[in-house]
Amino acid sequence: MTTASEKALVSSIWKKAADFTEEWGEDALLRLLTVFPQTKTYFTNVDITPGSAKLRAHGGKVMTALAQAAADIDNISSVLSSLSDLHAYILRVDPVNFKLLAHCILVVLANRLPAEFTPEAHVACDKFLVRVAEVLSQKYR
Ligand code: ZNH
Repeated sequence: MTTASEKALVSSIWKKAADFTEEWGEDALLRLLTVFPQTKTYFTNVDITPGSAKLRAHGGKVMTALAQAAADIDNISSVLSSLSDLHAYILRVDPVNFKLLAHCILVVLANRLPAEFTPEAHVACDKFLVRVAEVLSQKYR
């Protein structure tokens, strides 16, 4: 369960992230592809070399979707409904990968917002990303 104070922490952190979606998104994706190289297989359509415009744009899209979900945290499943279809029916990303990306996103947030990313904010953001992963993988069967 996410408490009201956890929702406030998630909201405050993602309001900040919303100003840096491409930069932080690229950082998270580069970490994902470096630390968990098996994830590269999904990105046949995206030039994943560091500094690529497409990688940056893709990072921006992922972080923007998360910022939108955080801004409407009680309605995550409707906010992410079309992305849920995309990941389940078209991309067929194995749901284990959501955990790997979530880990990388938490590292980026900790790195970029060292003062705000307290242990309490860490828990709140972790729960938020678990919820997002549930929504994105709920249509798999
Ligand atoms: Zn994903 C896409 C989000 C996870 C893979 N994605 C995408 C997009 C978005 C997203 C927004 C775009 C869409 C359009 O364009 O319309 N994701 C997301 C999120 C998450 C995710 C929010 C969580 C958190 N993904 C993921 C993972 C993976 C992926 C984990 C693997 C590993 N995606 C993907 C791909 C794509 C996407 C491959 C497509 C790209 C291109 O461009 O092609």
